[in-house]
Amino acid sequence: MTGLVTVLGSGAMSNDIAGIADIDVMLVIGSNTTETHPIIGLRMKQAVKKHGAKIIVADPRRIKLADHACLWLSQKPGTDGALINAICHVIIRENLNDQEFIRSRTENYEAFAEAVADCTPEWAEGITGVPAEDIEKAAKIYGSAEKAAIFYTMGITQHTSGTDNVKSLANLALMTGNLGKPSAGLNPLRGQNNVQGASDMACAPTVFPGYQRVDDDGVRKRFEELWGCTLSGKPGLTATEMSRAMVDGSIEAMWVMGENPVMSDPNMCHAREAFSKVKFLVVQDIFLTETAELADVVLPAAAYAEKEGTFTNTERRVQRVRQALLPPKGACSDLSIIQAISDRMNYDRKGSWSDDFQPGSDRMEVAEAEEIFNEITKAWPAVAGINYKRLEEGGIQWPCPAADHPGTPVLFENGFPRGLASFTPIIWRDPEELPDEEYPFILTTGRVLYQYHTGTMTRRSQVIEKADRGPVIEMNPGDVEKLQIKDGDRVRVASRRGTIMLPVLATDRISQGVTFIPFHYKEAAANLLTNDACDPECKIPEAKVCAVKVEKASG
Ligand SMILES: Nc1nc2c(c(=O)[nH]1)N[C@H]1C(S)=C(S)[C@@H](COP(=O)(O)OP(=O)(O)OC[C@H]3O[C@@H](n4cnc5c(=O)[nH]c(N)nc54)[C@H](O)[C@@H]3O)O[C@H]1N2
Ligand SMILES: Nc1nc2c(c(=O)[nH]1)N[C@H]1C(S)=C(S)[C@@H](COP(=O)(O)OP(=O)(O)OC[C@H]3O[C@@H](n4cnc5c(=O)[nH]c(N)nc54)[C@H](O)[C@@H]3O)O[C@H]1N2
Ligand SMILES: [Mo]
Repeated sequence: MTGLVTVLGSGAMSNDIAGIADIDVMLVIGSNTTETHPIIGLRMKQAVKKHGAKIIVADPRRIKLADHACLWLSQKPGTDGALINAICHVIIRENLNDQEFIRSRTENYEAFAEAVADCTPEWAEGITGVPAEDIEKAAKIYGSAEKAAIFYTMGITQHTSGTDNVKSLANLALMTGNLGKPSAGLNPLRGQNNVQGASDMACAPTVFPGYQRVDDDGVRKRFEELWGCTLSGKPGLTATEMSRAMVDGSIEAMWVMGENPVMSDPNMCHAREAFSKVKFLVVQDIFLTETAELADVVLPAAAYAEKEGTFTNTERRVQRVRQALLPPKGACSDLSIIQAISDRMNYDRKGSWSDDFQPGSDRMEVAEAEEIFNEITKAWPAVAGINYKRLEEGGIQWPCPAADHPGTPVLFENGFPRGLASFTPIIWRDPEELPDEEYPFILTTGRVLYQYHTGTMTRRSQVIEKADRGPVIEMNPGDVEKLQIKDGDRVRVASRRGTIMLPVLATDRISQGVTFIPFHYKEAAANLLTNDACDPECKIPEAKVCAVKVEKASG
């Protein structure tokens, strides 16, 4: 989608957190907000309490937020495309679309309307398992609201159809005129504290900072001038492509910074093979992770409270982070590690690699975080108006193009990046691996409140370990009974890729045929089971759907 997905699909909330207070209707789809974004979850609950905001939750599990919702849609994992298309279908049928917005601010509406013409609620019920009348209800509630917002997270994106799912949600927001105004929008809640900042700064293989494409000659020329060096115009590999390239030997050396892919990549056996096979592995982390155990060199890094810099949060707010503690002996900030390595590689400030390195010569110095921030403002016009002095007074939301600009809580109020926003007709398709006789259950994976990802940081805390119930597989009591086991029994869960053992948690918050395992626990690592099939466009792996069998563990 022109412009819109470049900004939104790459993941940035179109709207702000403060605006949640005045939303009329929220569609929360594939986001376990109270456990994974508790502060935002709290704001949502307050909006319900204070002015009767309505929440529609669409999640295969009855997450806690559903207890505050007016409607819970329990779709089968991997069927969101069909569900959203059917909601769009009903909105058109009931004339709840915003014709003025469609006419003045969008294009390609006709093709989209044609694509959803046959997507009736009855058709979608057959695919999603959600009763047709609930789909109608959801469409009418969302479609009649003056200010309706969509919140989505990994339940939408971690699929082989992840990009299509996001585009379907963009269609829904556009057809109802819910973009470019306060308390509405399309809001992917970002994951880590600074994943927004990391993507803004080009932690993706196709772009320079500020989502500027490496294969655009004009863009590349500007960066070559700024940095005084020659740059490649060839997009690099994504994380999943890198794993494959390590296995087939086309990547010989790898440097991992602040990630534990041996535990967090779907299909762990394959990931472990990749990181064991690569000829030279460097891991830079604050702890000795499962990935670091395979490394040739481990570089100990300082943690967030031990260094200076900025974090950009999920609502695009750039905020200062200040050093509060000294790093432990031997650990250095990531920045100084990178600079120390550059020094030893004889990198000089003009950006060339010299063979006759002289200590103390004109080489890259330990630049202060502020100096780097100032360079960012030259590279990316959307933050040109931000500086450390302004950040002393509080965070600023990009775009902030000039020193006297207040920042932008709501995107697209005055237009879309390329003029008109384009609808995208989406044809729903199945996930890559579906249940069958041998592997009869769908497994979906995700998080719990108490743990963080691969547990490197949270599992070192005794307090957290005590509060958390540890690894479990959530199953519907009906399925548990059929397996002739009971709540708390240990089971063996197997997929085509691996096997783990863990206790079962019987809960009617999950439908029959569907199971859920959090991926935090190395003693029962969900990623031994998951499928590494990827979305063809953005290459995100399908962590949210694979097929498994469950049996009582003997002994
Ligand atoms: N406590 C805690 N908080 C975290 C994190 C953490 O590890 N721990 N990690 C952070 C990070 S990096 C991220 S990315 C976010 C992720 O935040 P979320 O995406 O909210 O977390 P998940 O548990 O991965 O998945 C969300 C929901 O998707 C549902 N789901 C599963 N399959 C489907 C499907 O096919 N369709 C739909 N619509 N829903 C489905 C699951 O039932 C689950 O409730 O959380 C962030 N916050
Ligand atoms: N099955 C399944 N798999 C998933 C997901 C899922 O829902 N299901 N979700 C996916 C998602 S959305 C995400 S974001 C990933 C997360 O996957 P990872 O990012 O691999 O998981 P973390 O455990 O957060 O690893 C981060 C590492 O950074 C280190 N670290 C922390 N601070 C610093 C620092 O300042 N400097 C350095 N150098 N290191 C630091 C920590 O010690 C930790 O080892 O998992 C993905 N994998
Ligand atoms: Mo994430």
